[in-house]
Amino acid sequence: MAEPRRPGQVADPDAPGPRLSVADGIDTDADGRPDTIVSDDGVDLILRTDLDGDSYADRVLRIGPDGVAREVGHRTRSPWDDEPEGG
Ligand SMILES: [Ca+2]
Repeated sequence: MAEPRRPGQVADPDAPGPRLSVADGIDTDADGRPDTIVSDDGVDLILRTDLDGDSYADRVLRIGPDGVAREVGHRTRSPWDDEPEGG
């Protein structure tokens, strides 16, 4: 029987991780190339966007049920630079 997982052992969807390709995403700026992956975690809408055109997500935004968008990750160099909450 597997050991129960503790909160620190559960993957954080906002944590830095392998680079995420946006090749299967949507083209939000009509340049003919996909640039954004849209998903949700059951509560928040999550947008992962490629800003520099290399086909890998650079920014992660969460839009909560209150309609407020929060930037929770921004990759300007490796690893991800986390923005302060509400910043
Ligand atoms: Ca990119």
